[in-house]
Amino acid sequence: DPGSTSSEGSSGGDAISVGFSQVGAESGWRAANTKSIQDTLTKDAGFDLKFSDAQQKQENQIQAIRSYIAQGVQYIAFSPVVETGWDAVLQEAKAANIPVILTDRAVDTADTSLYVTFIGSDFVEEGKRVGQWVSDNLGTEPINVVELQGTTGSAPAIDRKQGFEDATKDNANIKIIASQTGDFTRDGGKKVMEGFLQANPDIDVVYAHNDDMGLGAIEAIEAAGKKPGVDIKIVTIDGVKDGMTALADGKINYIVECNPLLGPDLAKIIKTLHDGGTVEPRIVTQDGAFDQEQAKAALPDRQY
Ligand code: GYE
Repeated sequence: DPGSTSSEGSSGGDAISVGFSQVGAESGWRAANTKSIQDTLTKDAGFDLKFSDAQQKQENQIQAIRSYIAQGVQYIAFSPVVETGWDAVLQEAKAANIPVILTDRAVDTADTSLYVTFIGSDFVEEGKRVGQWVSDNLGTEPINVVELQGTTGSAPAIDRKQGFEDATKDNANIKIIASQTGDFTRDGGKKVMEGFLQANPDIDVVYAHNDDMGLGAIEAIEAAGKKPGVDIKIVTIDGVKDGMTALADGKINYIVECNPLLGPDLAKIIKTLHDGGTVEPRIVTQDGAFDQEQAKAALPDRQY
C-alpha cells in the first residue's frame, strides 16, 4: 500500500509484529526490564508489540507463545522462566517460520536451531564476581554463609549458585550452611531468611541471588534485632534502585550489576533480522559492580 501515509514507524512500512512473553513481575529488575522493552518496541519505532506476563509459570508462557504463533506474529521473544521443557513449543514456532529471540534467560536444549540468538548477562560470571568479593573481603576469617536462591530451575538461579561455589570452593574459611529458594521476590527472601535466622544462631553473610531477596532479608534481620550490613553482611546481584539505595545506606555490602535494559538491543536484533541481516547466536550484556562508596557515587544517575 505505497500510497498510504502511516503514523506508525519511521520506515513507512507496516509495523513489525512481535510477541513478547515475560516471566512475571517478581522483582525490581523485572519491572525495569519490562519498561525497557515496552518503551523501545513502540509504534513510533515501527513495532506492534504484544506483551504478556506469565506470573512465573511455564505453562502460561507456553500458552502465550502458542497464541502468538496462532496470531501469526513475525517475531517471538521471551525470557524463559525455567531452563528446560521448551523444545515442543519452540519446534512449533520453527515450523511456523517465526524466529525466536531469547532475552535475559537461556533455555537448555540440544537443538540450538530453535532460537536465533540469546541476549543477556553471563550469570555464572555474576556469581563468581560476588564469590570472589566475599572470599577477598570477608573470607579472611571463618564465615557461615546462607544463600537465597532464585526461582528453582531458572538459568540465573542455577548459574549464580554455580559461579559463587566455583569462586569460593578453595577458601576453607567459607562455609555455605543453608541454601533455599526465595523465588526472586522480596517476600520470599524475607520468609526464607526468617527460617534461616531461627535455625542458625551464627550467620555471618547472606548471598542473595537478587536485590529483592536481599531487601527481604534486611527486613528479617532487623526484625530479629540485628544490623544488616554490619552484624550480618549481605551481598546481592542486580543493582536496581532499591538495592543500590540499601547499599549506599550500609545495609548491603556489595552488589554485582545485572543490566535489565535489554529493549534497545532487542529492537536492534529484530530490525537487523527484518532487513535480512544476521546476528550473533550469543550476545552478552556487560555488567558493573558496586561497593558502598561506589553506590553513593552512582545512585544519582541510575536509570532504574
Ligand atoms: O536477576 C531477578 C529477576 O533473570 C536476570 O530475574 C533475571 C533475574 C533477576 O527476577 O531480579
